Amino acid sequence: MKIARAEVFAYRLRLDSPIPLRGRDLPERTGLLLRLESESGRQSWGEAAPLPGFSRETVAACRRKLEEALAALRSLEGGAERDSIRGLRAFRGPIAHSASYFAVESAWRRLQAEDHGVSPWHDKAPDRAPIIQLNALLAGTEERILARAQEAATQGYRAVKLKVGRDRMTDDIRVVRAVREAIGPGVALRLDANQAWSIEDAVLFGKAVAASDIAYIEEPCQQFGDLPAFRLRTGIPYAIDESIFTVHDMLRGRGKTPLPERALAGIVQEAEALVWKPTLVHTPTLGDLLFHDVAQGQSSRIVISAAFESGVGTAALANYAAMFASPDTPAGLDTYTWIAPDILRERLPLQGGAADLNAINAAAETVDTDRLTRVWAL
Ligand code: OSB
Ligand code: MG
Repeated sequence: MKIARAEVFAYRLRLDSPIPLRGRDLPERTGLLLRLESESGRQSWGEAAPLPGFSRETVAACRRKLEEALAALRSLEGGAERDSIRGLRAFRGPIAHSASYFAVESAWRRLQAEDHGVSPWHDKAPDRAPIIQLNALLAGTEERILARAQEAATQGYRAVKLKVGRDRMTDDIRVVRAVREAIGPGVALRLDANQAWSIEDAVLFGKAVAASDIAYIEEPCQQFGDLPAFRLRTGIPYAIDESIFTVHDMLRGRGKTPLPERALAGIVQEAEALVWKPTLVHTPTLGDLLFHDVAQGQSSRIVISAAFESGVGTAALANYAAMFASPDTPAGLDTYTWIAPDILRERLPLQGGAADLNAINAAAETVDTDRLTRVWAL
């Protein structure tokens, strides 16, 4: 497929309510959008929005990477195919260009699918129904958390997620128990400690909430190597999120890893879930490495999750969920709730426990270029 035109836009959204992040809140969200146009006149969008405090790259670095990659893509004689995307020199090497790689890959996938008249997830999951399950992210005051938990259960969400490890542990324990009360027994309860605890504190917490039927807790321990002990001592399954950087280095056989490779592999094997945020961690080979899991019949372990992208990036992630995750595994796309106003004229339909991918993709095309600043074109 020949790329006829490529453009990069910047956005800056002043949010109605600030994004709740570790320690400090983000009152605005900035990022880049790219637009590709094929020779047949079809167009598609992608998003590169590194998240401050989580990403290993800046918006300025993303912009340089996008320009380099798009110039290379446009000049490809035979057109841009899957292998040429993956082989782009701009994305060789470190994991630090994840946001821009995600932008290029998702926009290219979308354009390719349009050109072939198939769904963007067609090559990975051709028979999949165009529906994804959603997770509800609980945040704010205790009162707000409990009200939202109850509402989510009523709306049919099959999973909710609560951040822990920020305040006093006794408060965390009380809120976890109250959330389980509020949602009843039928809804999965996910927790996320963002590596807050020593193994001893993690075990203390885990034992206190073990009766609340925790689906999994993301990153309970400061030390990656402590995860199996946590599971053993509390009976609570763990999920890998931040440590996916370590896992990536291990799978690529690169970089310094804190443990022998066999120990690392065992910890990954024992994880209940792999939380994958392509905006934060993505490389030309990571999708395949994770997809290997799918091929092994373990796709239920992959949880696609968002990092407060605009409607363009969030919609792309919904398609990644269709490609890489099991239809029964709720995707973590609720960060979109905080992206208001958005750069779309029609908000993505992500309310309720499940969403229609075709409706999401239709809304994602309503980009309002008046809300963007064009910074580059070729
Ligand atoms: O730690 O999971 C995290 C968003 C941005 C940065 C880090 C995280 C998150 C989320 C995404 O919690 C929402 C989700 O996973 O449901
Ligand atoms: Mg997490």
